[in-house]
Amino acid sequence: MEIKGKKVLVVGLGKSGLAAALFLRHQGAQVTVSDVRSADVLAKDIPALIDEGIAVEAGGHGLLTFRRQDLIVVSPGVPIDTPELVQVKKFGLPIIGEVELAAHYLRGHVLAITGSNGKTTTTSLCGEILKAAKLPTQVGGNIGVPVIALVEDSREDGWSVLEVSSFQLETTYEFHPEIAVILNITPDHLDRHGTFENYAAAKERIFARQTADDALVLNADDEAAKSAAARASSRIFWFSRAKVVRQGAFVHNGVIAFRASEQSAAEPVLKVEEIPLKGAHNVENVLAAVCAARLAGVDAETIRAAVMQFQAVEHRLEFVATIHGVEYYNDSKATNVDAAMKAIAAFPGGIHLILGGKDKNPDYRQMRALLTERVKAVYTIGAAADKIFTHIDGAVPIVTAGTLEEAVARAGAVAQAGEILKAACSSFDQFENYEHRGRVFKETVQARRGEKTLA
Ligand code: UMA
Repeated sequence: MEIKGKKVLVVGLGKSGLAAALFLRHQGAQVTVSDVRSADVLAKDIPALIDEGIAVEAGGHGLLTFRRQDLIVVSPGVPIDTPELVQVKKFGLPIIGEVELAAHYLRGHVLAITGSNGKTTTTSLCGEILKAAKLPTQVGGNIGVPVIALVEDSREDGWSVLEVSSFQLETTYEFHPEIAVILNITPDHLDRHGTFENYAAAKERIFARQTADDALVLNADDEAAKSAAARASSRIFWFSRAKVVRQGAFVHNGVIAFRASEQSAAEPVLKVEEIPLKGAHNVENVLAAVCAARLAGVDAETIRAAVMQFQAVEHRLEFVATIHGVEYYNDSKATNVDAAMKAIAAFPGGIHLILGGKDKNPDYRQMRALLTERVKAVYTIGAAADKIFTHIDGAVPIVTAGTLEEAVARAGAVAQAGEILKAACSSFDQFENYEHRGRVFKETVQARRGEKTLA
């Protein structure tokens, strides 16, 4: 991709936009950044950009700014139906995402992982396994490090292990991982993608450029992920908790095994009971990682040792503390209904559940049976509280808590021996992001140490 001397606009000045703008500038492009946030809010980043010779448009997107470019690079959080983008697209201006930009420059092998849930855990785990095998490995993408920031240190004999979201995949064209994984596809981000079909189609772009030389790892137990096989040109490998698969990873007699092809014998990798993570969903994540790592050439014993040492990623069913016999778990990364249900199902019962945040238009009614079965009370917070109440009323006692701190106080005061989980929504209404919400939760919990319970 020839960038030198080209006029390039980067839309959005978050982590991705900042990294993309600096990269483009260093490639010799004339770079402008446009962001809806005001110059005051962006104050910490603007001076460094100006120093680099990058122009900044703050406080809104100007159509003229967009029209003057040769190329537009969008941040993942910028919807492609943003009016200015729709307008310039009509004039044939190329619009790509930050991941697509990186794909043109990244050296070496790419293992990319998408899915509605489990992406971060599986990506981290794959990264740890490849590092344990002494392969030069970088981990990035939706996990928090923009892919463009990995370009500089990437090497021909190394691996980039990438978590990729539907937001990022929507604007990829040449992105071509040699191993792609789709963990599951369940409704999420419907406020952005409009329909489940659009959302699934964005996820399927992960294998759009793959050929028969590449591998696609799919969940045989997930209908939407399974159906993707029909549209792929890649070699398909399956993973399943429920059945033995022709080629891929599966559970048999409590042991995770891998079969390289229909003709090969299955090789045992590790026992399910050796997985140090809670919940059936984490068995699926491990199966996917085992399959991807074997395809990357890592031997079974190295995989087993790396899985056994793996710690839960922060904010994913992360154990926080036991206070007065009550166990507190931070699951702030459960930002959709499916993730929240998997987290609830990881515990036998006695759960006090904090639920709420920004409403991404999900159907909370699907939680009713599970709530009745395992949850003692739900404490609602944030903008989605009223809708959650309407959808789950009658299934479980509901306490309208309003804020996270109030929810922790109310739940902590009555909980006896159970767990507290939280979140089935996006966190952007009361917090900067899920990490911020998770940290506030943990601090609030730690502050309860030493307090007497009211019960
Ligand atoms: N902005 C505009 N115009 C718009 C919309 C946004 O100017 O129309 C601006 C905002 O004012 C802000 C900037 O864009 O200044 C934010 O850009 P961004 O939302 O793309 O955020 P980044 O900091 O670049 O983070 C992104 C991912 N964020 C999103 O997809 C929303 C991060 O994933 C990712 O870790 C990071 O790139 C590095 O790759 C976060 C996420 O929430 C964790 N992902 C979603 C999820 O996991 O559910 C998909």
